[in-house]
Amino acid sequence: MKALIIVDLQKDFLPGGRLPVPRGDEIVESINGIVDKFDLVVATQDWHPSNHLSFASNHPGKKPFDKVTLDGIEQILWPDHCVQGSEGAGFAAHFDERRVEAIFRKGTDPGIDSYSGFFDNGHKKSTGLKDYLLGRGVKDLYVCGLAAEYCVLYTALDAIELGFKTYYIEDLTRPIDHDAFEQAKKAILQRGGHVLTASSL
Ligand code: VGL
Ligand code: ZN
Repeated sequence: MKALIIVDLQKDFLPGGRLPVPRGDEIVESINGIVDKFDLVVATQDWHPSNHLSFASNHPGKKPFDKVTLDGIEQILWPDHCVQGSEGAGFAAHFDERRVEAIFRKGTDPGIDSYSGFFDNGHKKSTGLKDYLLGRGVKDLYVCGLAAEYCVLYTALDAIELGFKTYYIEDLTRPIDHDAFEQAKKAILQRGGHVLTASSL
């Protein structure tokens, strides 16, 4: 059983959004083009309350990309993004959602961020994604979406740790920072995951 997880393909992460990933718009049509190669397609959605502590606006005197410590975990402060129910939290306009069977929302607890689709950054609370995938008999998991070195990376790393055979589709993601993208791919390979391009699917 082969599943695709499409991570955070949301307006706020596209050029023109609140936390734009450069060239993030380029992957939308290509993702639409591969969904039929999978037995199951799921998506994650970053879904923050407006008082979320990953927002610089909720830390007086701080600005986006400053760092703070939240509950003992280093946190990069972001511009407000993917606020629950806002336009920017919606999926990319041209994203074809028809094959998406389930959507897992994350980052809903105001006190902790959640890059991975499986757990918050403290690994305290599960989104239910793991049990859903196991319940559907998934063994092979392919990961794509935005952003390459944050939510796609952490989703892939958790998938590896949970025992899924994990594939990071490197041309169906885009990074915020290019060097961090290279490090992300190394981290996935080091932990036993795989990095491939859509052409080899
Ligand atoms: C993401 C930063 C903050 C992501 C989400 O989807 O990669 N990055 N929230
Ligand atoms: Zn976020």
